[in-house]
Parts: sequence; C-alpha cells; structure tokens
Amino acid sequence: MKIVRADVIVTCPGRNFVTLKIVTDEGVHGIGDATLNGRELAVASYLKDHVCPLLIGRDPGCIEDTWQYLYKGAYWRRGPVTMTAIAAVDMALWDILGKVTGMPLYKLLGGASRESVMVYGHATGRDIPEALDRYAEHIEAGYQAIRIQCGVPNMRSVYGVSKGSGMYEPATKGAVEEQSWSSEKYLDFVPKLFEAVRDKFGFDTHLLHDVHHRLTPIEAARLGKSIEPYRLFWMEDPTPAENQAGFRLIREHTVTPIAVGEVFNSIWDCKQLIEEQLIDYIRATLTHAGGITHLRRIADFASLYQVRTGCHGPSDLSPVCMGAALHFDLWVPNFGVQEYMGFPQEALDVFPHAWRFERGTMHPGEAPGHGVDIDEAAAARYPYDPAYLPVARLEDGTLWNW
Ligand code: GCO
Ligand code: MG
Repeated sequence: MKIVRADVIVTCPGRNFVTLKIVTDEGVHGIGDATLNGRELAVASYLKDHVCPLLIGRDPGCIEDTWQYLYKGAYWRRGPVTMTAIAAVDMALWDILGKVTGMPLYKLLGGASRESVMVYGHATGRDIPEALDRYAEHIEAGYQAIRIQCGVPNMRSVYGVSKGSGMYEPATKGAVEEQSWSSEKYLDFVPKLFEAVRDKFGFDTHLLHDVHHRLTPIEAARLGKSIEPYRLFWMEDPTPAENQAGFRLIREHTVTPIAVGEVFNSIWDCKQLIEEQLIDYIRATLTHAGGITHLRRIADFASLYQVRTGCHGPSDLSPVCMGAALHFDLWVPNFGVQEYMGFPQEALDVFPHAWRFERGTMHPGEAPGHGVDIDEAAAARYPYDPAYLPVARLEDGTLWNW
C-alpha cells in the first residue's frame, strides 16, 4: 500500500484545529491532530510545505521508519512545531493501520490494561463558593478526579477561571490579553481553597490543581508543604521546567505529588525529571510529543521510575487527539489519569467520534483505528479565526510566565 495524498485541514468550530488527513492508494484514510494553540498556521505550513510531499509514495505501514525519517531526516530536531507535525503523521498512520487490520488502536498497542479511563474535569469559580458549586456538579456527574481553580482576592485575573458562565477558553481573538499575577497573594490564598473543598466534600475525590508555571522552585516547595494536609492528587506545573534540576528543590521539601509536561515535546524534556524521580506524573500528550510512537517511548521510560501518565487534554487539542489518547490510556500500564475539558458542540459535529464519556470515565470505543474522523464539509463552514493565548505580568508590569 502507498500514500497517495496528504492534506491539511484548518477549521474553527468554536476554536481553531489543524488536522492532517493521509489517504492511501487503496482508498483507506487516517487522520491526525496537528493543533498548536495560538501557533496553528506554523504547523499547517510545516506539514503542507515540508512534510506532505515526503509522504507521497511511502508505505503507510512503516510507522516507525516514517517517524525516524521525519525526526532525523529534518536534521533540526525537536521543538513544538516539528514534533506536532510528526505527531499528526504518526497518529494518522496508526489510524490507517487500525483500519487496515480492522483493530482498534488500543488492541494494536497490546490490549486494554483497564476497563475504562479515569478522567478529571475542571471546576472553576471566581470565588470559593462558586468553585465549590462547580466541584459539587462534577461529583454529581460522577467524576472521581476534579481539578479546582479559583479567582484570587484582589487579583484582576487568574489562570483557569472563565470570565462568563461558559467553558474556560484562554485564547482570545484580536489583541493579546494581558493578565496580572502576584505569587504572594496566590500563595496566601490557595491553601484556603483546598481546605474548603476537603471540609465540604471530604477526601473521597481526587483533588487536582494547576499552578500553570507561575512560581519559583522555593515558592513551589512552600506551596507543596502548606497543602499537604489536603492530600492533592497532584499540583501541576508548579514552576517552569526548562531547568529540570530545579525540581530537586521542591522535592526536598514536600510530598505533594507533582505533574509536569504539557508543554514538553520530547523525551529529552523530561529525562532528568523522570530518572531522578522528581515528578510523579508526566503530562506530555500525543499531539505535542511526537504521537503514539514517541509518547509510548516516554511512558515506557517513565514506568521504570514509577512515574505515571496524566495526559494533557484541554479543549485546544482536537477530538482526534482525545480519541487517540483514550486508546493510549486504555493500554498504557503506568496510567494515572486523563484530562478532559470537553468540546464545543460544533467541534463534536465536525469530528464524528467513537469515544464516549460515562460518569467520570471514558472509553475510546471499538472502531478500527482511533475511531475519530473529520466531516470536511462541516469543517469548511468554520474558517480559521486567529486567536492568541494571554500573557501574564507581575503587578509592577514585569512580563511573567503565563
Ligand atoms: C491544562 C492547561 C491548559 C493550557 C492550554 C494552553 O492544564 O489543561 O494548562 O489550560 O493552558 O492548553 O493552550
Ligand atoms: Mg496545565
């Protein structure tokens, strides 16, 4: 079998998504997610201008060789744009293999290690009472794991809290939104949020929280220590992770589990974090970390150190990534949890999918491949609409980590 076409589809059903569609001479097609929030067209161009021409004539079954060819063959290794493009190819090729063999992806990987995939949802509020209401709704919906984010008193804006009543969506159209940040105010306030959750709901749900790269290592250590009584499932991205050794400082002070990796795109970004056991959960995901072929490598390496997976799953990764991730999660032996934010209805219409949600757990379904397709006519009704992620500034105007 040979690849005869590779097309890039950019669409905005509620938000922007980039999808790669690969077609074979036998008429089988596979799709992969290539969405990099706020930088979508860079990946679309990388694929269209530099990768698609190389795919024509290749055997779609040579998945590993194609991965190595695109990674080593570019000479310029790693980086979010390159690795997202490679991931889309990889996801589409696994999809084709599944369709050709008639097997769902999780079976190709080695079969299910569990009955279903535990997902965590987002409970967010402008203040503690509102956040607790959202938390209660998640318990009601059956979630066993819930992330909580909340507005901080006297701080203009904060990561993870929606402005209106709708779904949280950080990317904005037009001008880049400027948010403000004070680590001091946050650190004084946030333990009270967790205390309120545990006081009201007890310890039966897994409690998660995203620090979104805002603290220094010693501040993160202080946070982790101060929230130990509330026994979080994890504190996410407590500090930027370019300097992996920086996490030693956090580890020396606290037993609060740490999850990192949503901005990682290669095993090299987390090698030290994993082998020194500086984290508990690796959050790299298929779309940004080289697809199934590479994420499997990361997960296998992590398993040697009892680090479990906690794949990133925001609404800015498409339903294609969600489907493929659920197959991966169902198989991966060292699974921790999967993030699930949900999607706007228009996005679900553009991407018909076999995956399903049921009371806090998900299943990828039994369709061959990853079980997600694209309705191109529907996609064409939603043209690309540029949007940017916000930036954060300290209260004196210094640009900070968003
Ligand atoms: C998460 C993430 C997201 C990111 C977003 C950026 O934990 O889900 O932090 O909310 O901010 O994916 O595009
Ligand atoms: Mg995050």
